[in-house]
Amino acid sequence: MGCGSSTPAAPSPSSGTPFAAPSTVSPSSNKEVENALEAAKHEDEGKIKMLLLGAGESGKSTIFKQMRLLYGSPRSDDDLRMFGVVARSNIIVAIRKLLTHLRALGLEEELDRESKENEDLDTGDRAGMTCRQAYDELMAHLVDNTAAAQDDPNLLEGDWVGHSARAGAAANADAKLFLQHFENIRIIWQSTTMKQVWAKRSSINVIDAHKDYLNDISRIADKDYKPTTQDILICRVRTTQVVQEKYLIDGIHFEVYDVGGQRSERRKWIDCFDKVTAVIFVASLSEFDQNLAEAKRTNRMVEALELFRSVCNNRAFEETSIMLFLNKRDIFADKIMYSDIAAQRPFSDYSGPTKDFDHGVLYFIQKFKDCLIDDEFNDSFIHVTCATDTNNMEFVLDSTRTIIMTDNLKKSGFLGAD
Ligand SMILES: Nc1nc2c(ncn2[C@@H]2O[C@H](COP(=O)(O)OP(=O)(O)O)[C@@H](O)[C@H]2O)c(=O)[nH]1
Ligand SMILES: [Mg+2]
Repeated sequence: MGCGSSTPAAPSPSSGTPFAAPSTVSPSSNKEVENALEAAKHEDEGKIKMLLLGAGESGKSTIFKQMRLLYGSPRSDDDLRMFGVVARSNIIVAIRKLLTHLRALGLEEELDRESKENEDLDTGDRAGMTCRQAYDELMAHLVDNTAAAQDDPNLLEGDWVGHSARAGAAANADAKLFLQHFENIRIIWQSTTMKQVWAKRSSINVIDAHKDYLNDISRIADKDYKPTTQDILICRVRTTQVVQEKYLIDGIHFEVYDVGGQRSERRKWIDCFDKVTAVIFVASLSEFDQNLAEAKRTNRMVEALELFRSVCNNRAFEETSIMLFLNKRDIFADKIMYSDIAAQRPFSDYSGPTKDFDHGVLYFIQKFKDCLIDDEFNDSFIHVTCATDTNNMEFVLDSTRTIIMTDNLKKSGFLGAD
């Protein structure tokens, strides 16, 4: 792979002049055809083609969304409606997993005890429901499906988000369930029993960032609800296609591709592998104690390391700058306070102190560096990131852009190698 090495004959970077879009040229002579072809060739030469790669849920689509936020056009109402439906459905997906886990952990009696205590205290703000009653209703409607479905034809009336065909039938159905049951979700989420379930969530693949949604149920259930930038960033839409966005940043054309990360999606990556200027490989730091959704016995960090190894050593990327984003640093910082790195079998060689962010991060950086067979990995190609934090992403993406362009210049022989 091409970290810091210099090789001639790679495409040269753009001088920054705007390119003629070939589709707008209507050639009437051979000369014009030649000019159009020449323009098309230059467009291809000058552009920076960037792929976001990494395992599922590492943060690729979030970074892709940050790029749109930083460099692209504002979201349309149609987009916002789609994200609104998906945000509501994300809450249903999360609460289903948490409720099922509560039962599996045998915490129903704990709920009974808590309900009794709250009744004795008469804390008000419970809409007349105890957390046990809220739990029973939610189990019947969302998990066991023992309750008859409620069909309220006026449910979406006057609701700004309403229905979004783009979100798909399943997400729309879950968004409706959310509007029917949000009060009970709020009650169960606020219970201390649920806090115990949340602390023991590592085996259930609930998305950590969705805690923000759960803490804000009433706002999201409101008829006037419009997703905020932050809601959009934490929204989880599983990527099943290769998605492309084009940006013109400081006169340079960027073509950025987001791909699905699950094992089943990876064969589609090959279609984007031609003439890639840079790969941003995203790995989630916080997943060192979690297993894959699609292969429950495989540690997620081990999977990410193996994937990184295969990307770095792939012939298609010999001339490609590879950047490594070690993402979800915020969740990692929280998690190491209660989850010991050395307690995970694949990382039992960790000898640093527990609850230590810096040592933990350096340990995983070294693991990624060890994946390279014969290349040195320049530290400036590695970033420890929080993809949901726009300020952090602005800084990281700006410096990434500079590094990619400098590396590209070196490879094309315009600048000397290190
Ligand atoms: N707290 C936190 N959540 C993140 C971060 N990066 C991504 N997420 C969340 O993790 C989930 C999966 O991210 P996504 O970008 O869809 O992953 P992808 O499968 O690699 O495209 C989303 O709900 C994101 O909001 C991060 O740095 N911190
Ligand atoms: Mg994605």
